[in-house]
Amino acid sequence: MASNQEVSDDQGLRRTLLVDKHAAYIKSFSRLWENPDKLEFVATEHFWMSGMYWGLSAMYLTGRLDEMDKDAIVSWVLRCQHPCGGFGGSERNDPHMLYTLSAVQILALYDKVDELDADKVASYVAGLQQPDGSFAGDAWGEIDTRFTYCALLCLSILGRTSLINMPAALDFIARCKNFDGGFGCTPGNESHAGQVFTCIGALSLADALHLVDRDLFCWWLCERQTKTGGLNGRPEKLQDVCYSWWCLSCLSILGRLHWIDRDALTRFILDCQDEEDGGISDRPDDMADIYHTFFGIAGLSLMGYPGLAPIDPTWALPVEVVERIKKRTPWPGHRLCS
Ligand code: GRG
Ligand code: ZN
Repeated sequence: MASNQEVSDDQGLRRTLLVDKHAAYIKSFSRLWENPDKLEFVATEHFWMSGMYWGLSAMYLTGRLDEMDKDAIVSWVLRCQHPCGGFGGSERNDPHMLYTLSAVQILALYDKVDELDADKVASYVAGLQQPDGSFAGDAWGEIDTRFTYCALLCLSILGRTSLINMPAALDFIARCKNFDGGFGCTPGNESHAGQVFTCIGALSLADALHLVDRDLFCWWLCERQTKTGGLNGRPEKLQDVCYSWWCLSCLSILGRLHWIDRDALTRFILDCQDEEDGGISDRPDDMADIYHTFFGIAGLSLMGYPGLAPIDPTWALPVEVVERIKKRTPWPGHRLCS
């Protein structure tokens, strides 16, 4: 179990990851549904499934997963499934690709994927693929490379990537590539660090990283670091803790993690902690939230912060969990395509 871990920077200052505080903060998020009258309940209910995945993953990385109520969480996840096989962000929300992936990731964290009818979930996900290879987020048809990544990861966890047209999926990602080596959400859209993660993650899952202009793209990625040490998501924008994950995961997948100043980024993330109530915010002195808490800790894990379990940059799950999945599922699943 990680306790409050200290690192010293080159000026001899000591900053600490406040693991106990963050664990308390995450537990309070996971108990939100006990308080339907609270503003946070109403404001966050539609994305609880992802919030739960972020919180549980952060607890896993800090060695605290056992402190969460596994049985209650697993049965709640299963109650959020719809007859079509997809999952909603909560029991009262419609099914969506984003929350279907989060649900499957939570079950993977708990080694409970077998509780699912994998064929049913996989057919919901595969059914959202479009003739041009892209994926819609739900029945309403929004297209985004986020959903391509979600589909490939979900099907990889379930061992069912053979259900989709992989060459068409890869062709769609290739059409989202820009002159700077990055990727946008659909063809012709600006490169953005969040979207580049989804494209690099999907290409990595499909064993198709040869489609990346590695040096050009990693140059764009390392230019995301600002004077503060934090990373932004595109030129001229503000640094934000979550880009520690969106950018670093790509650099890690492409073997270029050392192209940024990791000490400066570590300091930036640690400066974004709420020292009283726990949690991590986007920038120093902003309000903490569960999303930045996870992505801050995940970024630190990628940089080998002491006491944290390693996270897999492609699967966005602890390395241990990914190893367990790969042992059980036919892998690499996409080779079963033709
Ligand atoms: C399992 C890790 C994991 C991901 C699932 C949902 C998803 C797949 C990926 C989301 C990728 C993404 C688009 C992230 C970016 C989120 C973000 C910070 C958007 C803010 O955009 P702007 O334009 O912010 O408001 P900037 O920083 O450009 O001003
Ligand atoms: Zn952010």
